[in-house]
Amino acid sequence: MNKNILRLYLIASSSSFNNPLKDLETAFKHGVTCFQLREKGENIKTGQDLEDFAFKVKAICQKYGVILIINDDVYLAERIEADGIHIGQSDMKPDDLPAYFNDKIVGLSVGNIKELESSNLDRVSYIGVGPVYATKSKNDAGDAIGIDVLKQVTERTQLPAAAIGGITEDNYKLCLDNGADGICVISAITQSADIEQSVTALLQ
Ligand code: TZP
Ligand code: MG
Repeated sequence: MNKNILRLYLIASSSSFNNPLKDLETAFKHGVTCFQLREKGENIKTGQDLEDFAFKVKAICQKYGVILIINDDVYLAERIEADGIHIGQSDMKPDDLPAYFNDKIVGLSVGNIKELESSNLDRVSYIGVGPVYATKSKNDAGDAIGIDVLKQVTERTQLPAAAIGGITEDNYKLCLDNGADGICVISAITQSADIEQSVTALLQ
């Protein structure tokens, strides 16, 4: 895959914003390159509601050329014909994905060198490395791995890599300087009082 897709990768659920479709459109319009629908946490949608929401998100992604990835939910990704799927270390293994994903983007979370080296990466398109810094957005994210581990992991693979976890306007450049092809954020955009300003700052 083209690593530029990872430059500014936003993750959100349908309840991450007060006005999700409008706020996502603002973020996409100002330069988000990739979006992951990760329907986890409080007030989540399920079933037909989630599918309807995902189709609406897909339409906005298409309008702005934003790549759409679904977290974990193989069924939803296939239903809405998303561009890809992101899986964690404790989810389905990349090799067990249905054939639909053969020509799709497959992302895998990696937290350290051991996880990188013990994963079958044959079907993996990119890795998400983290949490680089402490995060409040994922309860079970584990301790921050730090910039040195980001560097060590990315040095050991040719796969495109997105840094994730606690990334802000103040520290994103350090990630890009230490092996990350892009940055993946939740709160830096979903908790922003000015989405346009935050997106623009993360793209400087
Ligand atoms: N995986 C590792 S850290 C994280 C996920 C989904 C949360 C990142 O959120 P934030 O708000 O950008 O720290
Ligand atoms: Mg998962």
